[in-house]
Amino acid sequence: MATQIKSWKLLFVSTPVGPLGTGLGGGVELTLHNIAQQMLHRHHQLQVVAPANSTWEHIPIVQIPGNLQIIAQSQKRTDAITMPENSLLANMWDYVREVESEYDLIVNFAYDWLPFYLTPFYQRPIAHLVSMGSLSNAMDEIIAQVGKRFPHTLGFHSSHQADTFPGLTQPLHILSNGIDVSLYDFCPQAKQQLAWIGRISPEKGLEDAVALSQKMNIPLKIMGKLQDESYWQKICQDYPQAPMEYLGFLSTTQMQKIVRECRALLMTHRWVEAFGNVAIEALACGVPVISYNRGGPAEIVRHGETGFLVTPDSIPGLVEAVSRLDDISRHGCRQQAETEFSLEALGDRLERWFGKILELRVKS
Ligand code: HBI
Repeated sequence: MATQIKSWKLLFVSTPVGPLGTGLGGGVELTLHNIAQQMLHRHHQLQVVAPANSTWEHIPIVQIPGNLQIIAQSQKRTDAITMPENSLLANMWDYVREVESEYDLIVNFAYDWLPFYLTPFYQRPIAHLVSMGSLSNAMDEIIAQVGKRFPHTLGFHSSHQADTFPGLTQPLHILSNGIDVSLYDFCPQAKQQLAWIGRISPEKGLEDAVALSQKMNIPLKIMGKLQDESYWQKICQDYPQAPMEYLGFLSTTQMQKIVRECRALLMTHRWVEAFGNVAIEALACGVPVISYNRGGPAEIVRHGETGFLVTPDSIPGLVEAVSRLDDISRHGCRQQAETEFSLEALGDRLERWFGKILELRVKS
């Protein structure tokens, strides 16, 4: 008989790179929101420690002032850890120290050195949701230390992401991710067009999708934040004949209206995506995913069933996959999103992870 899960008192601590509701927090903001919603739905008590000027409704937030942390992707691998004066990150964890005795479990969503370093100084257990792959030596070191000293407290989105960190020891918790599938409308019949969604930045490899679009003369709908202007300009110069259209950074509702009518979503990333939320968003619309066999998407796409996994950086591989799209069932894509990537499925995975940490803590 499964142990009856009592109502836990949970304290979630946000990423310090931007107020919640501004989109600055990127993928982890959506993840935090979905997990918070699920835990409340399951009658746990919850408080989110967030940067001042966060604008979430329905979820209880404590707003903490201070200067934002700079984003880890902008740092070099050997860079030292930096902290601004009046650090929002330090202020958030100072607040946690004051209130921790009122909670059963603390959950850290920041990809930053401080919360990992501070873990042994707190009385309550801390679960760390690691939101990106390995980016710096200092983070690799502190994450491995916490994993060794506090088994079961590290959570990742995919095994490919976890594998980028040296020195990690089992047990690791692979959480995958989840979306509110009801926000995406299934579309059985596609137009003759493809989709590409993501930050327009070199690590996302947009140029390969554009090269395919020009080679096969198939329209490409591009959506996402234009992060690197010179990179985008170079793509436009290199592929003047490509039938591509840049639609900007769209809301979920607007984005899914475009994606659902596409024959497939292309994922041409150069780096190890931790997960690839856009892949499950496409599947929820019934849209097959053609992705380089690299990072999180390699654990999402069922090759030949809900899309194709292609030799990384191979444009001929992309062409071959597009020519086989009629083998894929669009209903099968929607089905996978509903069973594997629903908020319910995510909530189950998170409850199992939290329960394991709390069970151990009670024992020790
Ligand atoms: N950088 N320093 C730092 N801390 C974070 O929590 C962080 C980040 N960069 C990006 C990020 N979080 C989120 O966008 C993740 O979803 C990737």
